[in-house]
Amino acid sequence: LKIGGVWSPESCQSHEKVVIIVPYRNRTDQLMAFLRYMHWFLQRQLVHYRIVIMQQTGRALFNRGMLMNVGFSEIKQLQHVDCVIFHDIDLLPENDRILYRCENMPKHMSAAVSSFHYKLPYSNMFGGVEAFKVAQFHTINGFSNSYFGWGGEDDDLYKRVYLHRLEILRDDQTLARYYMMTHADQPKNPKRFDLLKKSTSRFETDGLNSLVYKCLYIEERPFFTLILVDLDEMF
Ligand code: NGS
Repeated sequence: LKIGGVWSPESCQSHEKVVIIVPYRNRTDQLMAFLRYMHWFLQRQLVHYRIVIMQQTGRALFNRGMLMNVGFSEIKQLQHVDCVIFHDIDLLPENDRILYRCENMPKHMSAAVSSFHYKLPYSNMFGGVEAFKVAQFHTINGFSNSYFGWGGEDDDLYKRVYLHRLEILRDDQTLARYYMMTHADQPKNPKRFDLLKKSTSRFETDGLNSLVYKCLYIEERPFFTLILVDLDEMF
């Protein structure tokens, strides 16, 4: 493993460079479990990858979507990226046939999660683990930056994908199985339903092209690249 949590196979050349972006705040135990599990998992698949931990500091509520957008923008300045996988820290793939690569459409990888009895809770669900080619993510202007607090940013992302006439791929639910580690509930975003109602009118001006944040540092640690950011509704 190279510094920054980067790895590539020696026996062959992977056809894409994958970056795994993981939003993070105050979950040290899960971070340790995630890293131990994922490095081993990805290396078995001979993926050329980097694991990026996007840590949010400051007083604002957690903003999963904006952390993903910041991670995407910052890493592209550091290296070439073909495929980006947005990954919740509490989800572990149970099956080696879940391939960490991108396809010709965005992919919802975590289609069958243990805490939902391995069933999709609703057909438009697009949370957990999502894979995008770089151009696909640019097309939809990334995630919305407006969702501070739990919920809704993934539903907003789903709408963006369909608005741009892309489709979401999923593997069969017998294959795409993920184990969810337990955690305390996060404070919910009371504005999420209102935001969702107007999401289609906002996508052009709210996303990758409207990011305002403070990047405190980027550090290549032995097992991951750490990006510490302060996100504030007031910036
Ligand atoms: C929906 C949320 C999504 C969330 C999903 C599953 O209700 O953001 O539940 O959540 N949408 C809204 O709140 C509008 S989970 O049980 O995995 O934490 O992803």
